[in-house]
Amino acid sequence: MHGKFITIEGTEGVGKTTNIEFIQAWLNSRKLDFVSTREPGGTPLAEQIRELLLTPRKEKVSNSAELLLMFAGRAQHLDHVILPAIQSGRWVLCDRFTDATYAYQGYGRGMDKALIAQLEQLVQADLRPNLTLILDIPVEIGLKRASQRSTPDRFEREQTEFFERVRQGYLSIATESPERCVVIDASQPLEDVQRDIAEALNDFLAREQS
Ligand code: T5A
Repeated sequence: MHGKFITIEGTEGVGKTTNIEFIQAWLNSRKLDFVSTREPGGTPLAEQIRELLLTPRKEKVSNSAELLLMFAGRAQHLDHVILPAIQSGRWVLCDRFTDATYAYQGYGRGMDKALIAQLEQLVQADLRPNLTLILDIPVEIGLKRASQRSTPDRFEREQTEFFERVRQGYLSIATESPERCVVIDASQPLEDVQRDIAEALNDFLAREQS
């Protein structure tokens, strides 16, 4: 089987980092060779761009600058990590990808989705994830979890309404792409979340092998 591209998405503190370890263990248990990476970030240059994007600053970051920095990091990440891995038959597991841009910059900031689609085409051509797990949680629970873990970054300082729009954005994306996206109720106890993730992964693998 050729390498597959799996992404994991969701609003702040939804449990992506926690569950990536679980997905890594699942991939290992199936003896699937994979690369685990993240966005923004994933290469030294793209990690510097991540730092620029997440550091709280007095200067207001313009929506266009934020959007272009997301795609600048993504272009670098695709060329140096994601595409070489997929082309050599490895799987890629990525913590956030372009759905985050639609959710945060599109639905959250209100940027034109047609413009985002143009940048997506420029940077990715036809590449899209094969499977996207969208962890869904009420915004206030996620923010509480995130605040217990670390000091808020530039995005985590946004108002609750911003994250409500982001959450609804993710749910709209899932409705528009049901063949690719699986929504997981991340407000459940961790073992139930992971049971649902395993089911989604097993279904995906069975489909790919049939
Ligand atoms: N961004 C990103 C954009 O705006 N556009 C883009 O195109 C891209 C790619 C950084 C920011 O960049 C923005 C979105 C983000 O704001 P990030 O670092 O991936 O991206 O985002 P965060 O959501 O901040 O990631 P976190 O690592 O902070 O959150 P996680 O990974 O979702 O949550 P996690 O696993 O650290 O869990 C948080 C806490 O909850 C507990 C964990 O133990 C941890 O303490 N927890 C649970 N507790 C109870 N029950 C469960 N089921 C639990 N699951 C986890």
